[in-house]
Amino acid sequence: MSNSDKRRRRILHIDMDAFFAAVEEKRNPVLIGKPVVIGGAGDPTKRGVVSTANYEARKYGVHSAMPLRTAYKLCPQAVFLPVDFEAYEAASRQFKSVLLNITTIMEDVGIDEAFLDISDEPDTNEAIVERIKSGIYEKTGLTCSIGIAPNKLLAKIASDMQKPNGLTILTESDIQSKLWLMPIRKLYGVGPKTEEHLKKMGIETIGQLAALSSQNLVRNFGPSYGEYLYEASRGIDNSPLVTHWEPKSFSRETTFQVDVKNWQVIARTIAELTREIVSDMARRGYHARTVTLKIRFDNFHMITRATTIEEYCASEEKIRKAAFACLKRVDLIRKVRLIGVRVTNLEKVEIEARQV
Ligand code: TTP
Ligand code: MG
Repeated sequence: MSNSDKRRRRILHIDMDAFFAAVEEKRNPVLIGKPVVIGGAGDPTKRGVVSTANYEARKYGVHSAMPLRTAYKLCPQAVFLPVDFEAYEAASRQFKSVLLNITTIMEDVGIDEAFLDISDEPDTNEAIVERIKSGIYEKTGLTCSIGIAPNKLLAKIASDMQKPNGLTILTESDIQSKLWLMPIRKLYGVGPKTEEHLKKMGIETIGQLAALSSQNLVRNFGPSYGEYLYEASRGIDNSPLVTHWEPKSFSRETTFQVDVKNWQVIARTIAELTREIVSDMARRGYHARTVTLKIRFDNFHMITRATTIEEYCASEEKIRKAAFACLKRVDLIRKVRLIGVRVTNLEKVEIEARQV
C-alpha cells in the first residue's frame, strides 16, 4: 500500500446503542423511559452480573460487569430482565445485513459492533451514514453510533465520542486537538493495568503518552506493546480489516458403505481423516490442542471421546496419536457406521513461524 492509499482510507466503526436493552425495549415498549438492567437470569437477588443497562439505569451508576445485587442497591426500581441471546443475535444479523449492503468489506467485531472499509465508496460519509442509520432503524427499530476515521483505531474511538445515535468524523488534524486531550483509558488496548502503570509514571492523557520516547515505552512495556503504545498514541494504525471468519474447528467424517467391525479398517480411516484435517489446518495456518473422536454404531448410538494435547501442534503424528488415544477408550462391541475426527482449541500460527 502506498502512502497516498493510506491517506485515502475511510474506515467506519459502528456500535449499537445500549444494545441488549434496546432490543428488549423494542419488543416491549412499556419499558421505554424506565431504567432497565439486563443480566444473568434477571433476578437481582441471585448471583450474576449486569450485561448492560439502558441509559436511564446508567444515571444511577449501573454499568456492565457489575454484580446484579449491586445494581439492585443502586437502582431498586429498575426492571431486571434475563439475557436472551437468541433475540440479540437475531437483531445483530439484521443490522449486519444492512452494513453488507453498503460494502462487503466488513469486519465483524462482536454482537453489536463492526468495521466497514468505505474507502472506495463514491458516496460522502454523511450519505453513507444516513443509509446505514435509516436502514438499521427500518429493519430493527434500533439506533447506533458511528465513527469515521483514516484507520480502525481512530474510528473506534470516534464511534464512542457521541452516544447515543451519534456520528463523529475524525481526521488526522484531530489527533492533536482531540485525541491527545483524552484520558489514556480511551486508547484501544490500554486496560486497567497499563492505566495504573502509566499513572504512576505521571501519564494521564493520550497526549502525555505521545510525548514519551519509544525507548522509554519499550523499557516499560516490552518491545511489541511498547511500540504499539508509541504508534497508537499518535493515532497511527495500519491494520487491515479482517473480513473472513476464523474457524473454531476443523473436522472430517466418513460414513462407511457397509458397517465395519475390523479394527484395522477403523484405525486406517482415523489416520486418513487426521491427514485431511492436518492439511486443512496447514492451509489456513492453525495449531490445535484438542482432538475429538466421534463414533456412531450400527444402532445409531453415538459416542465421543476427546484428548487434549499438552501444547498446540500441527503435527500429523501427534494429532493421530491423540485420536488413537481416544479410540483406545472406546469399547468396540458393535459394528461402526460412522467415524469423525474434529480438532478444536485452535490457535492461529504467527506468519513468521509459518515461513520457517
Ligand atoms: P457495549 O457496546 O459495550 O454496550 P451497549 O451497546 O449496551 O451500550 P453503548 O450504548 O454504550 O454501546 O456492549 C454491547 C452489548 O454486549 C451489551 O448490550 C451487552 C453485552 N455486554 C455484556 O454482556 N457484558 C459486558 O461486560 C459488556 C461491556 C457488554
Ligand atoms: Mg454498544
